[in-house]
Order: sequence, then structure tokens, then C-alpha cells
Amino acid sequence: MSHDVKKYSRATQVVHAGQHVDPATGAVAPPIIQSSTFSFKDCAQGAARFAGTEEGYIYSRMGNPTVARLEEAVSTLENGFGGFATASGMAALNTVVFALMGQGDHMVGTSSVYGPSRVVIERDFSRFGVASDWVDTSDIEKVRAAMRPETKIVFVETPANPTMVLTDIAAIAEIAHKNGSIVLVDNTFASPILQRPIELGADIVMHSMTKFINGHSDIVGGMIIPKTKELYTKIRPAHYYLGACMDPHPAWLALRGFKTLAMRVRTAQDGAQKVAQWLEYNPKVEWVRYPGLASHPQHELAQRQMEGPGSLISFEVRGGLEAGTALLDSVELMTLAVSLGGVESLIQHPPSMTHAAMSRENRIAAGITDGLVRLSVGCEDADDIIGDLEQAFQKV
Ligand code: LCS
Repeated sequence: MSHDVKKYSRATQVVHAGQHVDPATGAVAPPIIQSSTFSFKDCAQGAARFAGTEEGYIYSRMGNPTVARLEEAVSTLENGFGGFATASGMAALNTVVFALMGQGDHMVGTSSVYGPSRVVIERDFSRFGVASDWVDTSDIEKVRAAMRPETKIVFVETPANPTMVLTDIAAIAEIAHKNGSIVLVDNTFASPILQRPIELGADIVMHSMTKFINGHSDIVGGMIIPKTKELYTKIRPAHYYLGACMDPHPAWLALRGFKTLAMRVRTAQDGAQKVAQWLEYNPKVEWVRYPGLASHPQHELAQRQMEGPGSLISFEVRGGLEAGTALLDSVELMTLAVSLGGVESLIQHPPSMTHAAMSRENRIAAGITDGLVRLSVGCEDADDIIGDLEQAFQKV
């Protein structure tokens, strides 16, 4: 039995959503049901489960009790209709496209998304007849102009990786829905603590759970949360057949990490605000992009659409690529690594790392300049992070 947890605040929901005392043992922490298959009491039951006329588990690629708790937890926070946990964030995106798009269909996407999310559509799904256009979705007129009658999905990442450009989800939903298109929002950077796209008009939310939802840089995973039963039903067979399922063990870790999502997001955000302000006053910094700064071009949208600016910052060191490299090579407390949203601060260079698969031309057009540095502020004391930046900047 599930709790009616939606009446509580978000911080309470993350602790209790998908969590119920195990009826068999009374265990407070969820059991890891590490089984690939589930027995039927007789043939009639097996047939009924396959036919969908009886609830119950069959085979873990099609559903698993531990994974189901995580799906319930994240879907509750996002206000969706169920969820599909996937082996990675990329598997979540690929499953949605595999489920809903085909020959002759068209996608409009945010030009600055996580590099591989764009490359897989442009380079790989195009081989199956899926066309796409990638525009600055913060400019509504550009989205309007890119729409075609065959546009099936408008894919928005906000805040965008790594430019921190924001897109007005409600405005996009209005344009998309008039055209009969579905809005897919990658909510990885914000997490449901700071932004709930379905409440703003999105039809499907996806996450790389590798990031904030798990929060401890120790698993890879993804999640798809549809808004409606109709979309849930369309995605379900694709999730089985693509085999993009998540295993129970990493799901259990993500469920454990999820309980502290609210406190981690808020702690990291408090630190990021201080770090961003410090960077803004640093004469060695060319520019800083953080939604919590008044200098962010969409500071007002951040305040309207999000419950906080989050903990990712992008900036450019004066002196461009060479100076940026010197900074990255000099950090001590922070770790030079890709990924984000963990308790530890991570710093990286998107043009040569996370977005290296994009052409330089597409990167520059998307605002990913050669010297851009991305910082994922973790839960360390902000003064220690600033101290680390201070000593690293001395070497620039
Ligand atoms: N969506 C966003 C916004 C991401 O940042 C990533 C990964 C993905 C989807 C894909 O998720 P994955 O398959 O890795 O779980 N972003 C990464 C990054 O910025 N650094 O390393 C991975």
C-alpha cells in the first residue's frame, strides 16, 4: 500500500514517496528483490499477467518491485502517471524517441543540451528517418519558426547543459500543443525539488538519475515520467523491448539517495550562490552564467519557473581555453571529472569533454565557447570551494 504523500511538502515527500514498510518482514528500509523472474502459481495466472488482466511481476526487464518503488518515488515528486526507470539517462531519452517517433517525424530541440542527447538524434535516429532542428529554445519565436506539421516532440533541457540557458516551459507547451506536439523536458539540472515541468505543461519528464536524484556519484541511471496514462501505455512496450531497464541494485541505491534530495539540493544551491557571486567579482573571470545572479539574462524566468537556481555554474576564465585549462589542472579540493549533481564538487571543460561529440560549429552556435568551464557545486562548505578556486586562480 502506498502512502498518500502528496499532501506533504517536497522535503517530506522525498523521504516517504515509494517507501513503505515491507509487509513480509516489517523492514523499514526497502528490500532488494534481486530476482530476474517471478513464479506463477499456475498457468492461468501466468497467462493473466501477460495479458495484463492481473497485476503482478513476471520478469525484471518488465518490472521489478525494488525498481517500482523508485519509479513511484520520482513520479510522485514530478506529479506524473507512473514512471520507467532506465539503465541511464541516455536510455531514458532513447526509449522515449523509440516509443513515440518514426520515419518522417520531426523533433525541435534545445541547441545546448547534453552533447550526446543531441548527437544520438542527429546522427543515429536520423538513419531511421527522424529529422531534427536544434534552436535556442529560450527564444520562443525561434521555436515557433522551427515547428513543422510533422513535429512530434519538442525536447527542452532547462537549465541547459552547460550554458545554463533557461527555457520557458509553459510558453513552449502552448506552441507545441497547438501543433499537436508533445513536450519532453530533461529536468536533470533542476530536479523536482526546484522545477516540476508537468505542472508547467510538459507531457513527459526525463532525468539522468546519475546526477541529483542518486546524488552520490556511484550509479548510472535514468527515469521517464509521463503525465498521462495514455503516454504511459505508449512508452511501456518500448521500455520492455528496448531492454533499457534498470537493475534492482542500482535502483535501491538511487532510492536511498533520493531520500536526501531536498537537503542536498538546498545545501549545494546555497554554496553555488556564494561561489557564483565570488566568481562574478573575480577580475580573472570573463563572464559567469548562474540563474541566481541578477546578471543572468533570464534571472526573472528563473524566479518564476524554478524554486531556486540550483548548483551548476558556467563561466569563462579571462585568457580563454589556455587560462581555463590552467585553472582546471590546479584544483585540489574539487575533482576534475564529468558528471554533476553529486555531494562532491566537480569541474570540467565541456568543449573537450561532455560536448566533444558535437561539431565545433554547432557548439559555438549553441553558446558553448571554447573557454567555457562548468562547475557542479557539491555539499562541501562554500568557503572551502572558494578557497580552492582562489588557490587555483593564482596559478592562472
Ligand atoms: N541529460 C542531461 C542533462 C545530462 O547532463 C546527462 C549526462 C544525460 C542526460 C545523460 O545521462 P546518463 O546517460 O549519463 O545518465 N550528463 C553528463 C555530464 O554533463 N557529464 O557527464 C555526463
